[in-house]
Amino acid sequence: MSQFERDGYLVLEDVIDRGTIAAIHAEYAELMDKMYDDWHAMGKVPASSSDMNFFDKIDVAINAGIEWYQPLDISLPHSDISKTTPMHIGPAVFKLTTHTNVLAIAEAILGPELTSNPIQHVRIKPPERKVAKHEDRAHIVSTDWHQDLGVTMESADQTDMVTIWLAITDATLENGCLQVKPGVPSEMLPHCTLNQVGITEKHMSRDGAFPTPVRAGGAVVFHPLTPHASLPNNSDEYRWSFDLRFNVTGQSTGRDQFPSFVARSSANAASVLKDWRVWRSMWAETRNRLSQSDHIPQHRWPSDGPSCA
Ligand SMILES: O=C(O)CCC(=O)C(=O)O
Ligand SMILES: [Fe+2]
Repeated sequence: MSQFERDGYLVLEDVIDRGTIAAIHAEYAELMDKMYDDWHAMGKVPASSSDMNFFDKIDVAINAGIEWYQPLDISLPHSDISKTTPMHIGPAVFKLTTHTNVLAIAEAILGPELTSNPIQHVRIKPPERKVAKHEDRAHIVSTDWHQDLGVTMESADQTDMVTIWLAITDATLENGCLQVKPGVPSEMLPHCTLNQVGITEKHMSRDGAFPTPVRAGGAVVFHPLTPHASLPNNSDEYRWSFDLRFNVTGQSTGRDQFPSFVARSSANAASVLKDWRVWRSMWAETRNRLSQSDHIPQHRWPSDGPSCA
């Protein structure tokens, strides 16, 4: 049995090269510059100065009560999707998602027919002391204990899937690295939707859990049944990561209303998506369609009942 099959997770340093990380920084800096200029044009923030970096601009947005996160995310939100809901699907993110080392990890676990699963997020976590008290999104503050299968619909229960979490900044004990409870439980534990989807202590003891710090460019890889969470960001720095998922092509992604694409294939090389613009159009079409449809749930957990005890 491999270490991954036994423990349900792996921590890998040096997966992503510096160039790929630098391209992510540059793409997000450009995006934030535009966002900030728009906020300024609307009179919401003071003019920027040349010494303000990406994170300084988020600081200002937080203080001004501006929704800064969704325009940076690489997915649509859980609800209230409109024709203009912002999101970010760009070339540097596509390069990260299809990075040969990332796909090699996924291939080692799932085999060569890989679909990029649309359950994917950027997490940009400010020092928690800076964040509004009511903010509870797991993309911005600490993440509750959960299994990733718990954030899919039932259609993915038989899907072979893996999560590859990539550190863009160092993830440390102070700034909110992940924590893991090693092992692959034989089934899904009951989750409850409180502020986030999570497993209460009654349904999973935290004994045996430990943190998994990793340097920028490193990865934490999870089986969909391995429980994990994050620590809070108690540092003075931002903690930045992307979590990507892959599944065996042809199986349900567990969020089938969102677009997926073939990221690697030995059976049908022509099916592999190479152009990030096509990816962006798939998301734009999805947004259009969902803005006109009734709400489609993204997971299956109630906010009361036995799983919340
Ligand atoms: O980055 C985090 O805080 C949580 C990430 C996570 O739960 C995941 O990647 O599946
Ligand atoms: Fe997760």
